[in-house]
Amino acid sequence: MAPQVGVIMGSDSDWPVLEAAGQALDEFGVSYEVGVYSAHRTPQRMLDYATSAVTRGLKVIIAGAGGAAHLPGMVASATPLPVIGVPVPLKYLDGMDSLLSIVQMPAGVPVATVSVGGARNAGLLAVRMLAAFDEDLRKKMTRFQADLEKLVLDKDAALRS
Ligand code: RP5
Repeated sequence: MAPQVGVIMGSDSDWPVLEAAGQALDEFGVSYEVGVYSAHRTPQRMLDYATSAVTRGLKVIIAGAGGAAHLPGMVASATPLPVIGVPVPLKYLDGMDSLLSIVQMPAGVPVATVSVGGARNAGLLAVRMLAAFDEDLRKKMTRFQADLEKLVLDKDAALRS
């Protein structure tokens, strides 16, 4: 089956952050592909990926990058698919540079930006996007949310006892 989600990043050094997106997708049984596509070092390869994403069957793209993090925005400019941006924190500036590079998109070209290092939420957001058109996936997400609530209530009970 063709992957439904593309998990891409500007460098293989981003993978330790981005792999949490893959783990979330795994938990829900959503198929995905992974790859390195640098906006600055391999611009044509990035554009080829973005412009062929629809015909290859992708439904959502998760794009992570750090520093001058132009990958999510550039990919969003070259595909009609929803793009979720993950700001990757680097050595300096605590990821603020990555966050601002991704979140401050011009009107007309949206990128759904998660928190700095928030790759797990990117994976969960991609699941929710797909779940809007997939009842089984929606039921899984509802169960996931109920489990999350139970976890908090159990911790609260433990604290009080
Ligand atoms: C960005 O430059 C990448 O997304 C990465 O976060 C950062 C550093 O890349 P490397 O020098 O580690 O390859 O484009």
